Amino acid sequence: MNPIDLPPSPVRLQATSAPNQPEPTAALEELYRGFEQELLVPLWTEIGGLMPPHPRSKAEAHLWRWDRLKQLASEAGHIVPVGRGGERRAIALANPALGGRPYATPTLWAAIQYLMPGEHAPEHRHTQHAFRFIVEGEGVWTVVGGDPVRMSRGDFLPQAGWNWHAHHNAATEPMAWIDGLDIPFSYYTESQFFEHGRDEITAAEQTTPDRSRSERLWGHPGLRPLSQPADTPGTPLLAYRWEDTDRALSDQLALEEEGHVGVISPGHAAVRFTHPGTGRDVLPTIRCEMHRVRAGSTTRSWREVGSSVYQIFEGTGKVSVGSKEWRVQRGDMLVVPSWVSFQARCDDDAALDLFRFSDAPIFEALHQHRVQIDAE
Ligand code: GTQ
Ligand code: FE2
Repeated sequence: MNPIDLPPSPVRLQATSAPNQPEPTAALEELYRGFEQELLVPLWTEIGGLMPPHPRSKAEAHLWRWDRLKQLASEAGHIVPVGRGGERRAIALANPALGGRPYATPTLWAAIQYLMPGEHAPEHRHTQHAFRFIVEGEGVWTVVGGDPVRMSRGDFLPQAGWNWHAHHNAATEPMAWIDGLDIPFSYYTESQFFEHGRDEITAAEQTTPDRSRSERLWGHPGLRPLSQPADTPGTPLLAYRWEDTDRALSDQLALEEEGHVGVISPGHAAVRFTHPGTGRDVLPTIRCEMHRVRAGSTTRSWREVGSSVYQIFEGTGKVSVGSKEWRVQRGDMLVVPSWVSFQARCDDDAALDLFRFSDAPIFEALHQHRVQIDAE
């Protein structure tokens, strides 16, 4: 059974003497048997679970250690071929409270993907929106719509749904990276399409340019090419490079030190990856951000509607999610369920950098998004 789906059980109603429930009489029992026969469920037995005062996530806060993820991915690299059928050597984080399904949160897929030297992952496309983020290594190019895009440490590569894409490792070392997709959301809402592409990409597509065509067209700050439509649903810029993200964050913290406005709370700088034509989120369903916490600083504690996944990019520190707290280091990944508080502290002498993705655009589009900063 798929535990995130509704169990295939018939209606079972129990007359009980619980508070706020009708008197358990023979007449009530008979009424409930009638409901069962006609597949009817009254609101009064369900209200607490269906309409709680605030989100109560089924997902749990959980941490996955990068050394274990990488080790197991490397073992898979030696044992499991990559090709048609399985499509990708991607291994998903399974939230411990979502019944063994490959879902990091109720809406988000998060996986480590691994390619051996010279390997190709075949071309396909799907309506699920996706991105890649690289915590270490280089050597793989992802080919999106025929445009080869380099992947190196700190780079963020969004890829909106229905774009053809393949990956190839042009280096002599294996490479690992993380993928984020809205697979659980698409699955649950029964809205997904998938197609295979060509088995082999062309020699031109297997080249390894430093800059992709998309970066040459769209990667100039504040400058939009007039040959292109501006309001595509996902970003046309296929790579956001680490040197730009890093400079944006260090400039914010420097501005703070110089006494100017620059940060969202003392010692906590953050940027959101945005669509260069619209300024909105890079993907319709997934928000992506990079956060930097200065040495010795602590973020505010806050909670919001929707779930997030974080990966520690650099540094060490402490992260608390609800009642759980972990010491974290490079590559570790963790889940923050809906309406559970999050706080990070950098107790090292260098900054703590955190990559974050969430499903916030879904809730913003539906006017269901709320953020609450906890009292200090
Ligand atoms: O690289 O195309 O982790 O299609 C899951 C589904 C990666 C990919 C995943 C995918 C991909
Ligand atoms: Fe894919």
